[in-house]
Amino acid sequence: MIKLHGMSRSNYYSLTKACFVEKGMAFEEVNAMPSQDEDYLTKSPMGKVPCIETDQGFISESLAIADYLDQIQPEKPLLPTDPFARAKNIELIRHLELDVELVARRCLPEAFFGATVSDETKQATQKDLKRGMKAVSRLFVCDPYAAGSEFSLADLYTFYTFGLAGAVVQKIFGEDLLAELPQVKSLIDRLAERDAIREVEAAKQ
Ligand SMILES: N[C@@H](CCC(=O)N[C@@H](CS)C(=O)NCC(=O)O)C(=O)O
Repeated sequence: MIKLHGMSRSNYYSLTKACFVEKGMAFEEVNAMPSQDEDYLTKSPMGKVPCIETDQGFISESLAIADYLDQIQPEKPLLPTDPFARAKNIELIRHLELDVELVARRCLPEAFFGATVSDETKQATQKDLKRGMKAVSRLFVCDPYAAGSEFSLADLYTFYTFGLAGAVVQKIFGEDLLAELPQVKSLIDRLAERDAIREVEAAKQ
C-alpha cells in the first residue's frame, strides 16, 4: 500500500491526502516533519512534506504525486484527460502555487511563527500578490468548479492555496485576499462541504 509521509497541519499534505480520498485509493499515513536530515532528503530532495513511498521508490511534490495516482488508477481522474483541459488545469495550479501561495509564504514566519519579516519583504509580497491574483483571476472558470464544469485537482489547489495565503494576508495586511473574487470565495465555501475535504479537515481536530 502507498504510504503518505507528512503532517496534517501542512496544506500540501492535506491536499495530497484529499487526492487519495477523492480517488477512493487506500493509503497509509506516516507522520513526518519537513527535515534537512540526509535520510529524509533521500525521500524528498528539498526536505518538504508531503512525499509518498511506493514499491518503486519515493515521490515528492504534490502535483507529481497527484499525476502518479491518476496514472496508476485512472478512475475518478484528478486531472482532465483531454490534453488542452489538462494543460489549462495544470496552468491554473502552477500559477496558484508559484504566484499566490509561495508569494504569501514569504510572510508566513511573521504570520504564524513569531518571527519578524522586513517591511521590504512585506511590500514586495503585496506587489507580487497583486500580480499573481490578477493572473489567476484570468484563469479561474468557477462554473461551477475552478477550471470548468467538473471537479478537478485545480479545486484542491484552490482550497488549500487560499487556506494558507488568505490567512497570511489577513494576519499581516488585514486584508481579504479574495475580496475581488467572490466567485472563488463561494467555490471555496462549497469545496469545504465536499466529503473528501471534510474528511481530511475533520481528521486534524
Ligand atoms: N511544492 C511542494 C510544496 C510542499 C511544501 O511547501 N511543504 C511545506 C509544508 S506545507 C514544507 O515542507 N515546508 C518546509 C520547507 O519549506 O523547508 C508540493 O507541492 O508538495
